[in-house]
Amino acid sequence: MKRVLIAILLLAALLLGGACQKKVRTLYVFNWSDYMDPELVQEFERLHNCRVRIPTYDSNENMFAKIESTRQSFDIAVPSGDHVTLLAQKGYLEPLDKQKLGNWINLDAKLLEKAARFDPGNQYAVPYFWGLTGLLYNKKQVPAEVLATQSWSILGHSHFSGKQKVTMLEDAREVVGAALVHRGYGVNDTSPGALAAASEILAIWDKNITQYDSESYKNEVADGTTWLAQAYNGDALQQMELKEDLGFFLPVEGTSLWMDSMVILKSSQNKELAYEFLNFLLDAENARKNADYVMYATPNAEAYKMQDPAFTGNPLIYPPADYLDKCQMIEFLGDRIKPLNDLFEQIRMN
Ligand code: SPD
Repeated sequence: MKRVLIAILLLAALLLGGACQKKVRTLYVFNWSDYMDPELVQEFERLHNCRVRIPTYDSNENMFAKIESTRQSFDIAVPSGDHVTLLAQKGYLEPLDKQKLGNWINLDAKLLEKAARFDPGNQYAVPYFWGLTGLLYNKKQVPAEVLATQSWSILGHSHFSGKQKVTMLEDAREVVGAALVHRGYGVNDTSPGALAAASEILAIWDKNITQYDSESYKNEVADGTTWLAQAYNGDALQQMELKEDLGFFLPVEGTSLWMDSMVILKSSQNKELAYEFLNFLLDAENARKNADYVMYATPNAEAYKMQDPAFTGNPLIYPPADYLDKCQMIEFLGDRIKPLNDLFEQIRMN
């Protein structure tokens, strides 16, 4: 009898213990690399007693392919504007419940209007950062006379001939976009004339290009393996903080503009936690801290007000209006993307 009683008590203790033991939730944030202050992530984990995992990608195309093909379910992703439209059209995104985003109010109304061009009604996307694409170089390897024009044309400069020291991004919109802008077209122009002009110039640049890559150039320009690389501005500035031999410019002709946003995926298993995370990042002080860390431009108006002039006055992060007038936001092209992608593949595979 006594043994039976002990067994019952043990069983009850086990069952009660199991019920009280709450499973630690894990939030999966599928993000670009070097695109979030890790201290903020730790702070969120501490506040919400959860884990945040951040698998990374280096292009919108890779992010999209992974979301389409993988069974792994991410809670949040960070697509650029054109890919927000694509993901929304495919039905992969959760419409935002703004009631759960008290800090939405911190976002800049003018930038929300711009975001509405790729996300009508600001239904799905929480603007995260915006940026521009330019050229990162190693001052020891690229003399001032080569840099003098501050133009995209230096990609084809004879200084680099036969050296295998130049890279461009693994990003069709950025590569073809740079050639389009250099030839006086807009980044979203896919007319046969515009693409023919881009093709002509890309064939010249390609003679100097050793690889189309969006990740390894960051360290390689710093260590001198690469001398000149097409680069996203914040990534370039992060490297420049670490190494003084580096320089970066936004080409005189203009460049592409883009805005990356946080979206909640319909397949998310942790939607409530995902909302908490987005709201946490929208908090003015957290958004300021994040912007200082990644060195991209914040769409959070309250965070912008709190940023040091060392950031807000840096024309490589927040360029002046007359420069922005020469730039165009990368837009969703629908079926018009095909000839542009074909051109990029043809150049890349050459
Ligand atoms: N390391 C963060 C890179 C962010 C790049 N944004 C996407 C730009 C797409 N044209």
